Amino acid sequence: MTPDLSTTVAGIRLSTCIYNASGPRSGSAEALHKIAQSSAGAVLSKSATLLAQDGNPLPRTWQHTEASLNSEGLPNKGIDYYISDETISEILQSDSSKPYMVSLSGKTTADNITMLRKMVGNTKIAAIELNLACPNIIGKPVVGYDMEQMKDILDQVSQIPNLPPMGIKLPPYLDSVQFQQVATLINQYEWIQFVVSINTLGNATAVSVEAGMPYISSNDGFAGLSGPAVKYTALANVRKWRQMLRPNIDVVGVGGIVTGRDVLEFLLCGAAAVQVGTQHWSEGPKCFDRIVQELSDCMKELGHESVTSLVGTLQPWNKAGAAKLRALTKNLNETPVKSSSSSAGGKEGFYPALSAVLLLIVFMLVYDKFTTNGTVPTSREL
Ligand code: RRO
Repeated sequence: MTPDLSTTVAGIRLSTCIYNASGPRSGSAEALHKIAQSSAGAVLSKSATLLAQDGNPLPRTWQHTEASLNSEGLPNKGIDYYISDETISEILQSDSSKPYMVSLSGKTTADNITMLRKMVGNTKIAAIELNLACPNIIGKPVVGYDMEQMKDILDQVSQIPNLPPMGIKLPPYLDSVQFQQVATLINQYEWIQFVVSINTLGNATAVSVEAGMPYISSNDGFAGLSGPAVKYTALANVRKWRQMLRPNIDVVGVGGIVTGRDVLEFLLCGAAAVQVGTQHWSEGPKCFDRIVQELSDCMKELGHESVTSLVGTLQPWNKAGAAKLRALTKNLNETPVKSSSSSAGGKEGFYPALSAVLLLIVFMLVYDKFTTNGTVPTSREL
């Protein structure tokens, strides 16, 4: 049976539990339309500011196999663009059933409130993701690390009625005191229906030894870290939020997802859905089709019927699980012998080739002996 990959976030149905993270390839209707056409379960815009802006100077991104850095500085077309009927029709075209979500990252709390007021009663916007975690605004702290500023904005949002379903995007946290403070705060606000965790890990840098400088020019080379390097931090944050937040707050996991198997890890830790950012950036929107297929295959192989039945089912470490792991490791250790002998052109192909070479050598030796001592006379004999 084909596993059911659908889920809900804030009561909104997503046909698959995988969609794009705000940021990469999400700044224009054209790019967002490509996501809408893929197997992604929803479409999420680039974080918008009140007015359009170009972002930080180039080069502002750097990519490696295991990690990526960005110091984009919120390049975007401004809130009016992302919420206009024209843009939304261009994004969704004939498939208006796919949820379209808008991300906001105002430069000030007042800007965020102004942007939110523009969306009151807008039924074409399935949900709003309020980004409290952009690490790249030069001279500004990450809101999610400043409890007073965070409380202030959450209080002010509470005053706005009739908003589409709302969630907040959080930075990565590393310490249990921080988790406790943030969970206590978030749990007080009824309007928070989901949290998205994690944004990039701020103030990372990558340097070139040849050039003796950082790869990124803006913000003195300091930038947000993403990609596989942050996956384990993201998994832990998702797991903590699932343990600490009200059960009716959905957790959306993001950070380092490359494969369907990665998605499964996030589901087990408590994510109701996941977003893909860095991989979408490097692979393009076809990554959603691939990851959806891989998730389906992996679930089938493990006998899981639906995404919703998997969410948060990670078990504490136990002896039965450890025995299963030992058996798997044993099988894996035995597999290379099997797989190398069965792999195409492996030992099976090697032995006939060796025999042929040996035969050729024997033939040449015999031929040589035959021609020098046999029918062909040597000069000495003549
Ligand atoms: O645009 C950015 O520099 C940016 C944003 Br808004 C964000 O939330 N996270 C990030 O890594 N980069």
